[in-house]
Amino acid sequence: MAGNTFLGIRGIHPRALRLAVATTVAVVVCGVGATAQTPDHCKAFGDSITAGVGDDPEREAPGYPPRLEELVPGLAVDNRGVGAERTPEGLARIDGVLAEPGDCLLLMEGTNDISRGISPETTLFNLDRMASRAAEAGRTPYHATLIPRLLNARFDPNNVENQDLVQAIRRLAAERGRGLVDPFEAFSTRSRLFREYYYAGEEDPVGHPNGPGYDLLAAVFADVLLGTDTVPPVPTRLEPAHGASRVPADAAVEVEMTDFGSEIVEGSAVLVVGGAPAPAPVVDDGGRRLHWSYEPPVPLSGVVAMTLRAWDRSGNVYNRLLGRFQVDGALIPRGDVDRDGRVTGSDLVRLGLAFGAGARSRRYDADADLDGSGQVDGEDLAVLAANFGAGV
Ligand SMILES: [Ca+2]
Ligand SMILES: [Ca+2]
Repeated sequence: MAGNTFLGIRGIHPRALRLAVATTVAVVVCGVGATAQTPDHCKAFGDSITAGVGDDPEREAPGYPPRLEELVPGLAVDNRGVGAERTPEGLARIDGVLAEPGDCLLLMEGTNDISRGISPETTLFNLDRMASRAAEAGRTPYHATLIPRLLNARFDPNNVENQDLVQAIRRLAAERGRGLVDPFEAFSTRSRLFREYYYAGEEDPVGHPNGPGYDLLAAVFADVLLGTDTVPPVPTRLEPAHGASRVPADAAVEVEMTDFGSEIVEGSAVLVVGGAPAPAPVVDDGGRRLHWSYEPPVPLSGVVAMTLRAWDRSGNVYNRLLGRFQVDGALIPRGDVDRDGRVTGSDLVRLGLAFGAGARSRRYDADADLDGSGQVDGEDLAVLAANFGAGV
């Protein structure tokens, strides 16, 4: 199946994103959960991606907050982003921000937690506490997912941990009935993502938007605050997780899709696991959530792809790879850069895009550095060529 999702082609270089098949999903946001009316005065709380690092230097006020003010008539947005902040520091800082006037909190933090090895449970706990304190202070809290991390990020360059955290943030918002803003979905479905929407500096440990990136980020927030649903149903649970390995052949599959803006169209959803269609899902939460939980009738083997198609009543379609995992005993052939279980032309494209790049370069792709030398070069190409056509 063709999928241009960031997830589907994890680790791929921007130019290859352009080569990937056209997107099915239009743009932007996840809609509103329980919020009824547009706020007047928000605090934008988070790290350097809220502060506006990487933005067009010509801009007087960087980041998404000033743009959001322009997009939502009558809204004031104060930038309370602090560079490099992790959620433990955020939790310590939140009360001071909540002591200021305002009626809403926009909360986007956690990518630095991934970089520093803070557990997702701790991150979730901290985000939940911050949002709870906002609610206790009479503010409407909105959770936001994180944007994709750069492919040469020192930690989690394949966005495996990031996707798990993104799903957990979505679940948290759904469970608490809070609004969800979903930059991860909006960003990861853009073609030429890193090239067009990210700051191009070499010393960027996680990945920051550039001017167009902050425009997009602001639009994602604006759609939610204005109650416009431009986001398809998104994964809120995926087991086995994307990127998992040594998964038992008789593992149960659990998939949950949630729409934060409108109902999911009944019967639109088709989940395929390892080439076999799954049974119909359980529908709950007023048609906004689909849930599959079953044991595949035949044992799983090799690299298993999970793909999903579903759309909501606003016409937003999800139709792509949900994730891929390796069943215990699967021998991934050397040269399988994208880890789909086969060595094909797409692996060659990935390697070609990173060819010549050393580990510090923005073009470096750890998965294409097949011999782990810290440089993608002829040695790696030789490995790939020797295994071309191999599959599990
Ligand atoms: Ca939707
Ligand atoms: Ca491959």
